[in-house]
Amino acid sequence: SYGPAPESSAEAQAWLATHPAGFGHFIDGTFTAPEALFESRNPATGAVLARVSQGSPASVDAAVAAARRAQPKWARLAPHKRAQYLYALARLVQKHARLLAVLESLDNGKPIRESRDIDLPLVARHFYYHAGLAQLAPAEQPGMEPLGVCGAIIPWNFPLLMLAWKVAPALAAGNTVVLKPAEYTPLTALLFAEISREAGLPKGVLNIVTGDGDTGAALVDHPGVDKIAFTGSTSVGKSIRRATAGSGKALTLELGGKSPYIVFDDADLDSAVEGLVDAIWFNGGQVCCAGSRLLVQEGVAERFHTKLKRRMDGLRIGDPLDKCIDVGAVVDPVQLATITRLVDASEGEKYTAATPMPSGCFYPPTLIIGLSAASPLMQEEIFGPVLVSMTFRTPAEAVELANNTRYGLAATVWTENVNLALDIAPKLRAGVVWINGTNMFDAAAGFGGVRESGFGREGGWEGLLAYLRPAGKPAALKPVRA
Ligand code: TXE
Repeated sequence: SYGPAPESSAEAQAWLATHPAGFGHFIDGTFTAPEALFESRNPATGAVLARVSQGSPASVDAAVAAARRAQPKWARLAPHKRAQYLYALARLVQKHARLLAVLESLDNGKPIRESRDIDLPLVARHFYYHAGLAQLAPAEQPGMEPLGVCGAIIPWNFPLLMLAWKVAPALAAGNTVVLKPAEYTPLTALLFAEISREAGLPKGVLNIVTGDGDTGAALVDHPGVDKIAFTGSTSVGKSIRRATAGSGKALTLELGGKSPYIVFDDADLDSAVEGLVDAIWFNGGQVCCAGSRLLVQEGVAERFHTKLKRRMDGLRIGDPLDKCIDVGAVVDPVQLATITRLVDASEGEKYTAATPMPSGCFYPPTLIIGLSAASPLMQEEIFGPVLVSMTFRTPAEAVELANNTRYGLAATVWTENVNLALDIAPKLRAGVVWINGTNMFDAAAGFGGVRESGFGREGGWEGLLAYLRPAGKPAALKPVRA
C-alpha cells in the first residue's frame, strides 16, 4: 500500500449484504425477485461483490410498461416539482457520496481519488444543473414536449456518471427512463435506485434492468421506447443505429475515440507532461476521450519523451481503495486480454513504466514510439493505459495527422503561442478541443463527437433538447383570404 490506510470498504460490503439472494431489477419503484444471476466482481482482487440479474425480454417489457404508465403524470408535474426531485437526488448523491465512491471503485477498479474527487462531484453537479434546467425548459422552449420513455444504455468506465448524464436531462425534460447499466459495473446504479426511493421519486419514473448486450438489444428493439441514448463501443453503436433505423425512435450515440494530444515545440513541456498523465492515465486510459495519440513536434520530441518516461516511472499502481494510487485495475480480465493482445501485436519501441506492478487484472502504463500513421495502434482504440506517439514538423502536418482517424471526440493542443492555438483548434475535427489543459467537463457544456465517435450532445441546452421534440399536432393553419 502507498497510502496511510486504504479507504474502508466496510460500508459498501454491508450494503451489498442487504441483498443476500442477489439483486433483482428495479421496476416500478421496487426490486423484483432475482432472475438468472451473474456475478459482479472486484477486478483488483477477483472477489465476487454481488450477484445480479440477467434481464430477460419480459423484464425489459415490465420496465418499459412501468415507465409508460408513469410518464404522463411525470410530464404534467409543474416544472418546479420535477426540479425538486432532481435537487433531492443531487443532495442525496452528496449525502451518500462516500459509499457510492467506494462501491464504484470496488466494482470498476478505478482509484478512489478519482471516484471520490471527480466522478461523484460531477454526478451531483449534473443533477443540480438539470434541476435548474427543469424549471427553465418549458418557459424557454414553448411548443416542446418530452419524448416519452427513454432507454439508456451505458458503459462501465464511468458507471454512475454516465447514469447521471442520461437520467438527469431525461427526467428534467419530463421523460421517464429505463436504464441498462454495463454488465461489469451494475452496482452503483442499483444503489442509485435505492437513493431514488429515498428521494421520493414517483414509481416507474426511473427503472433499472441489469444484464448484458442481449438485455440492451431487447431495450433497443422494444416498441414502447421513444428514444435510445447509448454510450459504448462504436461497433455496438452502429448496430443500434441499424436496429432503430425507420422505427421513429430518437437516438444519440456517444462512441469511441482516438483523440490526439498535440505538443508544439514552444509548449511548457512540464505542464504538457502533467496534462498527458491526466489525458491517458486517468481511469487507466479507459476513457472515451482519452488523449491516447501523442503528436509531438520533432525538435522537442526526445526531450519530451525523456520527461514523460521519468514521470511514468513515478506513477503508483495498485489497490483502487489506496488513496495515493494513480492507476487502478483494468475493469475486467476480458479487457486486460484485449489490451495485452493489441500491444503484443504492435511494432514500435515500447516503454513500460518502471513502477512496482501488483499481480492480477492490472496493466502497466506503456508508451509506444515510432509507429507509422496507418499502424493499427495509431488507428484503433485500445481503451487501456497505453499511449502511442508520433512526431510532426509543421502545424499543417500536426492537423493532418490529428485528423487522420475515423473518430472525432476530443483533441488537445499545447503551445504558449495563442495565435497558433486559435489557428489550429477549429481545424481539428473533434467535438471538443482543449488548449493547454485536458479532460475539462461540466454539466453546462455539451459533450459529444463527430464522425464515428457518434452524434448528439450530452449536457447543456443541446443535451436537454435531445430529450424534447416539437409538441403535438401543429395548430391548423387558417386559409388566407384575399
Ligand atoms: O462495450 P459495449 P464493451 C469501447 C472500448 C472497449 C470496447 C468494448 O474500446 O474496449 O468498447 O467494451 C451494451 N445492443 N468502449 O464490450 O459492448 C453493454 O451491455 C444494446 C468505449 O464493454 O459497447 C453495455 O451496457 N446494448 C466506450 C454497453 O452496451 C448492447 C465505453 C457498452 O458495451 C449491445 C465502453 C447490443 N447489441 C467501451 N451490446 C466509450 N465511448 O466511452 C452491448 N450492449
